[in-house]
Amino acid sequence: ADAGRPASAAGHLDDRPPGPAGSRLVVGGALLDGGRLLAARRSAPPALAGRWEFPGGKVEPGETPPQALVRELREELGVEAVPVARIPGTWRLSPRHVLQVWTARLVSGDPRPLEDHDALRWLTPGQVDEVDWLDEDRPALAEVVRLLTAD
Ligand code: 9L3
Ligand code: MG
Repeated sequence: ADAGRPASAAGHLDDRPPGPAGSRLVVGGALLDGGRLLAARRSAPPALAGRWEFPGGKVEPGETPPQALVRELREELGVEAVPVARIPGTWRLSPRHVLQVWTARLVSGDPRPLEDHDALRWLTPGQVDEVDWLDEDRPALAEVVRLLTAD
């Protein structure tokens, strides 16, 4: 029913639970530490390899989005992180998937590209345009930069 409608238009997907009735939810983490943001370069699939993103992945049944984010950051980066706040908005990734983004604070560990990434960079707000972000991550990125700059 949502095909063709931009998910970001009015946040109309925000109140719909993920699952068969809606779209599978993917959570991305804007991992922050010391005023910098972590960017992760995808190694797969081929169409996305080399593009940079907020690390994360699909919310599994029974998980809340923040729980999924903690799990994904642990699996992909080997770090412990605490979700802080959701960036308003929902962005369509594919006919079956939508993206939501949360800021998260690094609690412990030094991020390593353990799974699905082949490079990581800590970026200051002034450096975020040095990497080629996935198109779908860019609107949330703009808001994250605004938050970092406002601090
Ligand atoms: N995706 C886009 N931006 C992101 C993330 C974490 C994911 N920040 C897209 C890429 C994949 C799909 O969502 O097509 C599922 O992500 P993953 O489980 O492969 O990380
Ligand atoms: Mg992932």
